Amino acid sequence: MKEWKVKPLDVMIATPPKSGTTWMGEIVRQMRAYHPEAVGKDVSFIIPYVEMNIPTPDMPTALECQDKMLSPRIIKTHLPYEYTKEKVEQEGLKVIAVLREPKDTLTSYYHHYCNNFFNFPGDFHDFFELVRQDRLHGGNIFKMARDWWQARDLPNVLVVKYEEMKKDTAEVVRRVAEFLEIPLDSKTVESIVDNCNIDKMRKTALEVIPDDQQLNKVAAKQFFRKGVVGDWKNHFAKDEEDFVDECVREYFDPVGLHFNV
Ligand code: PPS
Repeated sequence: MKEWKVKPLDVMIATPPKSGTTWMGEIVRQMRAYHPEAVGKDVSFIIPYVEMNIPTPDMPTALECQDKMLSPRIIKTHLPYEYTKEKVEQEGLKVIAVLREPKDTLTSYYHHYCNNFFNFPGDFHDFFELVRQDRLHGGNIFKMARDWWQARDLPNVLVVKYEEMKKDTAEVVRRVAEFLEIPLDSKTVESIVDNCNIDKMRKTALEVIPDDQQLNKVAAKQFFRKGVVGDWKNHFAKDEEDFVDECVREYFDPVGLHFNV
């Protein structure tokens, strides 16, 4: 992050893993697609992770790839707040942070561990041991969510909850548009909501992956999994539920972060 340079009109989507990053990315991407005149006509529509890249011979690092992206860039990250703090607080980087109820986040995370790239060999309870030991590869989701929540009053930070997106996607689309200063009429809002429906996103993802990339097709199907609120109830044992409730008391209650589900 020290080397990563903020560019005008950048928007960063920052989330603990499995909280709705891809969904929000598509909403922002669609918004810009509908309004190229509001954002410049040469828009980059690929949304890379600041901390991750697929190297090519001419662009071997994430920094190089992102530096060559056209503005306005949409960039994602699962890095903790402190990594981006300077860019946000001193350089005005615009951030949309998406937060999700932690039991559902962890349920989705477990399925992510089991996908055909990670192939986690255990069941949910084996996975949960990693949660207890604070050994998830993306870091501590409670700390990450708390820190972004605490930045919510900054004018260049918008915090959105996954559950709000589920409850009223159109309202969130309007809020994001206002934050990004992109004018949208109600018909466009409706189209964006429709295009960003999980079934449509799954279908589109499968269509754009070439037939000779079967592993990627399987991964896409696994990725757009259920997209619901409350699936944790099908996975958690009582002691696991208690563990998360304790983390909520430690990290979220003192700062007033609640998901009300
Ligand atoms: S990642 O790998 O960290 O980038 O994953 P992320 O995109 O943050 O979160 C993946 C979960 O979001 C669900 N998802 C959606 N839900 C509702 N609507 C739409 N359009 C949508 N797109 C993705 C996805 O299914 C994952 O949640 P689970 O609970 O596993 O289904």
